[in-house]
Amino acid sequence: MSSANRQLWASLGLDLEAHDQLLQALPPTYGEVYLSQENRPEKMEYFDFVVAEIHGLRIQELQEHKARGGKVIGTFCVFVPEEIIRAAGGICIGLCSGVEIGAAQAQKVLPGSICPLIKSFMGFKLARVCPYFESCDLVVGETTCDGKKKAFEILNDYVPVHVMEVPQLKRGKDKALWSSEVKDFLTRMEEFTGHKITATSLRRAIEEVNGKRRALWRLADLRKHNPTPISGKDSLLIEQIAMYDDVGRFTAKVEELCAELEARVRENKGVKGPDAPRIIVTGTPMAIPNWKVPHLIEISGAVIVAEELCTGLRYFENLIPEEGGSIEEMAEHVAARYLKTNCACFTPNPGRMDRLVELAKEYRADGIIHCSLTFCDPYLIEANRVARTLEKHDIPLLQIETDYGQGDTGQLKTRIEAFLEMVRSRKGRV
Ligand code: BJ8
Repeated sequence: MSSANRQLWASLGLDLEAHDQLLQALPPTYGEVYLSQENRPEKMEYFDFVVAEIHGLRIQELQEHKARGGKVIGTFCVFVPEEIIRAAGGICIGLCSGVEIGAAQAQKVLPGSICPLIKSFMGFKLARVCPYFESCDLVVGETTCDGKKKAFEILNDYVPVHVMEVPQLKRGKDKALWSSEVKDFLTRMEEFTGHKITATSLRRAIEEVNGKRRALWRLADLRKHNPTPISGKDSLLIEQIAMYDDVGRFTAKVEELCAELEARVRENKGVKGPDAPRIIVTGTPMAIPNWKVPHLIEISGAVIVAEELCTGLRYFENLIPEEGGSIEEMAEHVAARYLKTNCACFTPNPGRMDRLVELAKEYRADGIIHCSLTFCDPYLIEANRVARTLEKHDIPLLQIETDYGQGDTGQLKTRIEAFLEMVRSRKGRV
């Protein structure tokens, strides 16, 4: 990394020594997991570049935005409406929390038995190793799960936090509560950024973010082909980068990649052969650089064709109508779109069950792997409903519970291989 970058990080108050250790931990993982893949689309080059520059170029862009008086808003959940942040002239950054960093510091303020994602974001903040976190003027939290909702109280000691109340059911009164939360958030963003949101700025933001979601959808659609033209790991990486890259540039790069993938589909060129088991992954989000389970699945000979995850389909599958007239009307559309998200924090959560069955058909999946982080009650418990639904539809399921450590890699690989063996023999029977 250049000395200009080191100056940049120092100016953000990063602990440079701890940050060096973090960067040293990343590149070999990326090389091993990503760059060693065969048959990658050429247009993945841009996304490799983004990872290589993960704490460089984009951070520089954020600082330039701040120097012009703009605000950077951090989020941890796909419930936080990016459109409203953009309409107020802000930049929305999905903070990653996909690696165990600063665990010792995090454990000074949190119990040890807590979800690794929560421990990770607290560790990142307390250890001062994430230039994205240190660039944030405000973090937006939500009341999705108990762990996050209580951790945000503590995080507020270190960075200003605005919490949105996400309901736990989807009845009429819950929808009304969520709409009012979205409208309050709009007002808070106007106050915080000093920018009045207008019907024009909100409509433009809706169009831009819809554009990003459409591009991701085009990519997802291409993966329905057999052989599928891109690996699940590459697709996941793109879905992770979607959370923090510049919206216009990212959208254009995904569209370029899709054009290449369409040519591959015409030539029947796949990333794996047509007999590779087709797997859907579902469960808790997989934030950068958490690629452990997808890597194990794909080095075991399968190909992941879809992610029913918040770093996946849940992030981009619903659009917001672009023809809303007043701010009030558009805010209602924004609220309605976000409330369609099938997070396990809802009880019951039938939308997720229905979607999994539909996805298995649409993507001609041979099996589903449910992957949950340890101590994540909503997903670990909801795995029971998923298992019941998939059994009814005769869709093979493997359930995994894991964290960000590498200690269980061997055991997970054995279980995944056994599952894929079973799936292959079923394929042979059909
Ligand atoms: S909409 S999935 S991004 S809340 S893994 S912190 S649930 S204990 S991340 Fe999520 Fe929004 Fe839902 Fe999606 Fe809690 Fe579970 Fe940890 Fe989690």
